[in-house]
Amino acid sequence: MLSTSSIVKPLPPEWFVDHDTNAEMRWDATADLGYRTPNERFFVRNHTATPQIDAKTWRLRVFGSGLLGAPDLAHAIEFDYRQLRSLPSYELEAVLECAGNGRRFFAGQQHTPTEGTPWALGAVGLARWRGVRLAEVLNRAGIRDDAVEIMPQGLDASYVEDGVDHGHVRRPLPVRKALDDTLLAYEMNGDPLPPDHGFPVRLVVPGWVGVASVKWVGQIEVANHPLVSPWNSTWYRITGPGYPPEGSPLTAPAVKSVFQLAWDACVPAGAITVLTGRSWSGKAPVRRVDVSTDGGQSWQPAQLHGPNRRDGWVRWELPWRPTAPGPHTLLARAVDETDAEQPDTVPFNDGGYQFWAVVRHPVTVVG
Ligand SMILES: Nc1nc2c(c(=O)[nH]1)N[C@H]1C(S)=C(S)[C@@H](COP(=O)(O)O)O[C@H]1N2
Ligand SMILES: [Mo]
Repeated sequence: MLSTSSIVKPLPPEWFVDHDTNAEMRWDATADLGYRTPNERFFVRNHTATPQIDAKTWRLRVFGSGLLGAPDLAHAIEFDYRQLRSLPSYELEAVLECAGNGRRFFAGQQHTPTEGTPWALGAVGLARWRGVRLAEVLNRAGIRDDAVEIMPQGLDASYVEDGVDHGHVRRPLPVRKALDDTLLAYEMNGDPLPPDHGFPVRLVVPGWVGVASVKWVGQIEVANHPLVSPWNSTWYRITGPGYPPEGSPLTAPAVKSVFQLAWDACVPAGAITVLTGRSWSGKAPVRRVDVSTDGGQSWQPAQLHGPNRRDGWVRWELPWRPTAPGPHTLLARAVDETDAEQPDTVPFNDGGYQFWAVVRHPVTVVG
């Protein structure tokens, strides 16, 4: 088991890479998995630690200037767990991806390291989520027509960095998105949310970076004016040379691809190896995936199979029969239905977010 104690579930090293309070899913251990990511395999991104919350005493408090009567937190509209469970339920499948997924390649591939968790490509998963539409709850709480933003806040400990207490994890979300397809989820892949993934209730914001999907939600502010938190003003926005000084808060993850293969894997010469992988985009289904087995000199279309929907990912494969022993570089490049295509390099940004360039995956062909 890994050493981190901020996560409750077991983290066998054959399934996870330890990143302090976070755990990355190992893509090379996923060959036997179906379309969805099982709960016990799902990556965990914790700013502090998984809290233990009793569903019996848990309450969701909805308040703010964007509600009829503008109640403050002390006069919030409250929902308990049983009430939420008795409201009409709704199910959706969605990829959840950390905005920093791929960050290690800013260093490894572009020689411009950044601070932050050095994820390879395993800070992503796909689950079926069930819960109540946030719209249902906001309507019951009396949301006004002039509400513009909501801010969900987690019940995990305050986030302290270099002696500065930034308060609880919270991030504004436009009312437009909150009323569209945002879910207050209490189930993940048919089971109650596991503690690490937000028990008893979390937000799921399909097509947005993972930080929008606040776990262990305890309160939601609804405001008739824009809201600010460090999670949209300092972090999770794109800043750096070549970007406007004010930056822009991250919303949809860009198109990416991954091989379900170990880094530096050994592949036999003269035999067929079926290369498998997945591609996804926060904006649209994936149109095509091309694979190169010779460092990018030539490309072949991979065969896509199974579901391929917006907010999901698509599985693909390509049989490969290498002949020459020695080091090889595999590349997979996806293009989505909006014509967004993975580039060879991405411009640097300070936070190391959104590494969506084609990743160069080294393997060794053995004779
Ligand atoms: N309350 C709370 N919500 C949170 C976080 C957190 O640390 N605390 N991390 C966010 C980030 S950065 C990501 S990527 C996702 C990760 O969700 P998971 O741990 O279920 O995979 O949760 C988001 N919601
Ligand atoms: Mo994240």
